Amino acid sequence: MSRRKFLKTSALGIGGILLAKCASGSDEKIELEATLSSTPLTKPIVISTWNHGIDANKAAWEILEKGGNALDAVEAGVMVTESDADNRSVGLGGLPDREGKVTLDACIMNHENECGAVAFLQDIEHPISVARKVMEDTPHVMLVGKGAYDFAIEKGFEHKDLLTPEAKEEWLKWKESEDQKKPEINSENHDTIGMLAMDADGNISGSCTTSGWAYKLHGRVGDSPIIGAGLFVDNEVGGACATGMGEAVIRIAGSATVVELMRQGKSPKEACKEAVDRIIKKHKNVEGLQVGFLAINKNGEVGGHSVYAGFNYAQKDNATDEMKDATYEMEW
Ligand code: SD4
Repeated sequence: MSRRKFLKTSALGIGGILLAKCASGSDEKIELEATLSSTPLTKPIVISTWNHGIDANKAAWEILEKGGNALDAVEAGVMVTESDADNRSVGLGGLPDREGKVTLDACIMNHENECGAVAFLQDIEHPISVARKVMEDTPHVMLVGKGAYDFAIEKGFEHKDLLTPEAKEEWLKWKESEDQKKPEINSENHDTIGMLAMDADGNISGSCTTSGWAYKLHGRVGDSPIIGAGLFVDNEVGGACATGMGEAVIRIAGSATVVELMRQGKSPKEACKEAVDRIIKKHKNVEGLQVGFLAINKNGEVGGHSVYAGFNYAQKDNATDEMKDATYEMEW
């Protein structure tokens, strides 16, 4: 049997494996497209991390259901969370660093592997939109700190103090407490939003935005603005995003790893699990080290997996609008 024929006949049953085999050649790409059109696709679809994903997905869905593109959807979606003053981990109302400064990390990536990011950005409500401007209006991928802020102001974004009275009060309490000697990361202070969407054309984009690890050292940047760590999209394969302790995610190039595992034929859930297993293997002590990955493939299949129980994600498509619990390795 020729390789071409083999790919065709095996396509219906093992689409994932086919993805792996097809990633390299143009001849094979034709076969991949044939496979995708013969397997049931869920599109458009949007998924995002944690409970705040429900509202964020709603905004993304408004764009997707009208035939809008995934990039616009993932930007509009996470902007809802960035403006939510009750959310302590993203944008306005996010918990500050040890010095009381709210510093933001975000990135965005489209179906053409174009991407933009900002890190250690202060006083701008929508870092995701600044990241998009970096992608679209500059030859760069990432701007940080004052440079990112100046760029944002130049592009018309407004200066805004993001430290709400409630977040300030929590920070002041923390400063007085014993906890400040051990700024351990935990599930409460970790709920970055990562979002992945596939539009009606089957194109995938992703976004990720956070105020990062509460009470972090001033200047600390996590995985969320790092393409390949907090987010990665390869439109031939799928997309992935991460939440949890960014340092651990960066160490294994987490989201890129998940996408590469899907390319090799793993389902989204299997790929997320293998990345989590790798994190566990690479750390001598994973006590309290929460990381969750969320992924989607080109068929619109979705999966998530985390180190500890508790990670969940919101999914919206034509048939679904609900929270789903990710699978996990350990109980707390
Ligand atoms: C970080 N990964 O800054 C982010 C935080 C996070 O859910 O994901 N919180 O390390």
